[in-house]
Amino acid sequence: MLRRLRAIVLLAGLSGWPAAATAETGYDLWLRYPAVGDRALLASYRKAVTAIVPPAPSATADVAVEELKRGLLDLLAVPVPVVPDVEADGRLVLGTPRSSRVVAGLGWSAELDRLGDEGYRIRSTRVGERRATVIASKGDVGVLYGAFHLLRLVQTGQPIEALDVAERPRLSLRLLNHWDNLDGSIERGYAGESLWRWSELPGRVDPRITDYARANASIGINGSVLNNVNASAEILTAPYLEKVAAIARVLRPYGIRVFLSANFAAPRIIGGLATADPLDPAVARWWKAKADETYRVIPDFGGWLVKANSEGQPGPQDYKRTHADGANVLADALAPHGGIVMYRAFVYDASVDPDRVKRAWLEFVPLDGRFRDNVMVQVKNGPLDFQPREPFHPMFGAMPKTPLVAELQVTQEYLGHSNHLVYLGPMWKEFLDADTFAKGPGSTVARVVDGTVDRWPRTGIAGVANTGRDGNWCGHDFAQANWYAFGRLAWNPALAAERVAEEWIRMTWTSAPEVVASIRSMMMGSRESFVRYTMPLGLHHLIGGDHYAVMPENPDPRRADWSAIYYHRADRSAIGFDRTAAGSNAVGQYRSPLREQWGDAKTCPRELLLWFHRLPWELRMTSGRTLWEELVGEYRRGADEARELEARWKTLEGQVDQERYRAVLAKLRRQTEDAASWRDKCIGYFHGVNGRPVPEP
Ligand code: BDP
Repeated sequence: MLRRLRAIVLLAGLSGWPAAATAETGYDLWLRYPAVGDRALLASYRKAVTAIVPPAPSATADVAVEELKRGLLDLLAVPVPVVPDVEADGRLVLGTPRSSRVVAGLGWSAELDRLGDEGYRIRSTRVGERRATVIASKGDVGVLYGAFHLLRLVQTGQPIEALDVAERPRLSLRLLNHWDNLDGSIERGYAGESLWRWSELPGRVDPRITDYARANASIGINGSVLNNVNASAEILTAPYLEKVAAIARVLRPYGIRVFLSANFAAPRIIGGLATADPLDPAVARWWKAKADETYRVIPDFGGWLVKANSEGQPGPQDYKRTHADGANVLADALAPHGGIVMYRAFVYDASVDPDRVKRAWLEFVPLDGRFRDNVMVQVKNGPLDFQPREPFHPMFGAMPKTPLVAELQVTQEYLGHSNHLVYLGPMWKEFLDADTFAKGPGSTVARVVDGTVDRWPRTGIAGVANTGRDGNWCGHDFAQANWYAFGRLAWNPALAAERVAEEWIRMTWTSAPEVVASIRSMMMGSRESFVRYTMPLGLHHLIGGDHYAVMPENPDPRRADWSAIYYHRADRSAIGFDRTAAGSNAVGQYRSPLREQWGDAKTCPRELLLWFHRLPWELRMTSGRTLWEELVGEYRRGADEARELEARWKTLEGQVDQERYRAVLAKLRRQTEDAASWRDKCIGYFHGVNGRPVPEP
């Protein structure tokens, strides 16, 4: 419907309307498939691909063929028919050695085996006398991923006549975690209600879920945890499992398996047992029966994600058992079916250590080696909680016997919700490229997570989703880039954030080189700007209850570690959290040489200074300015940069469609204002605390 509207307006464009009148809602994400504008490229594409030779039908093969037909029709502005055989030049052959006679005849099986079911090869080759492009994989899903790869090449204006591509995902589980509640609300969701529409399921499945699946498959996401980690036990009841099964049926052809968050007390809450003690045989039997029931309705069910003994959620410690006991009882239930438990390490029991950021390491590292084979421990990128900047979580590289799933947050809980343009690619790269030194230099987080450092049977990464029922899915048109970048980096953590941004811009906005360059530079600097105007120099958690509002004075009476003052510790003489050996020694959870480097204010990177150190306001920085002057300078610069983002966007008017241009402009206006209030509030507050004159701008 939306697509048709666009086609009509496009026609109107031909009859004299300006091109910018094209009605864009953002719904099509990076799968807009606008007609290729460059004539020479268009001619080369039309020559390279004249028709599709499909594989034997299967649900996944069919969606691959459909996507190519649809995408190529729009991109090449000619229908690309489906034909049975390579009887002329320019055929696009798809399939596996089992589903395609042509692929079977190429002798690629060994290579395809090496690339696995999700990997693929795309090659310009000859089939008999004819020129052909072949997308081949060992598995149907790999063929689908290859189809999206080819479309991406065309969408981003790459040549396709001499292709030799071999791709394989670096991580086996690439998951979105939806924090969706059963009442339709989304915890930390800023883009409307839940996509799942639980009350309509299983009778009606919103067709939008198919588009959700397409978007995910296009970036290689292969699993979705459908419900909030603060889980209602009800999701595990029979009626809900039927609803989940209905969603699973839609996602399955796209290579996406469903997972559920399980409430640890479910045996009690919905099972009628007196206890949820993981060592109680009746509890173990209950989980087994629940797993059996789940697999009866969802045969390819992925497994359970568990938040236990965290922020009031029930867990094994309620019965004086360990996290390993808790994870293992669930793992034993899932094991016969091939399911896994992702057990979250986001725990911060105040009795464990006075410094919140140390607690997860203290609870989990001693349990290394005590989890079943099908347990993965899911760890947030940083040790606190998705702050604009944190050092990597010290558990990465510290649990050689336990596969860890890295958890990133795509939804911008602490990064401006869906109001601020903040491209998270550079932040995730900073995390993935960080060296843990677990097995000497070069043991980056990416190499820990992908199982290179410690040979793990399975690997994974999860992103807390930013999707909702808003027309453009993510609330902010630029927040789509974070969904996109998460998928691309999950597929290959070695990709550069800049390259991912560029792909996304070309697919989502335009291919005009100057516009691409402008938008790219806006995106690339946006995260650092956000850090500057909110929490520079390693400050963190200067927020109020909704995690949006600036609130450095926040004294949260409920818990000290939910306040802001617990973290910045500013007084008349100094600011920052002493996490050196003289303080909480959180730095001691990192390996050498990090603990020495970060533990010394002289060698600690400026970006993490106040994370690890408590320092006098008058400290001389390398810039020659005092710490106080430096801090004020950061806030001012950040706010200026936010204003510049708005100004730069204004130069693009008329070069992108008017609807999205205006929508983004309105958001950028707000960002400018918010950044100015962050600056004013923080400078004013710290000035009030330290009593020092505010330096002249
Ligand atoms: C925090 C969120 C909270 C989540 C929690 C978690 O504020 O809503 O439930 O993380 O990850 O960031 O469990």
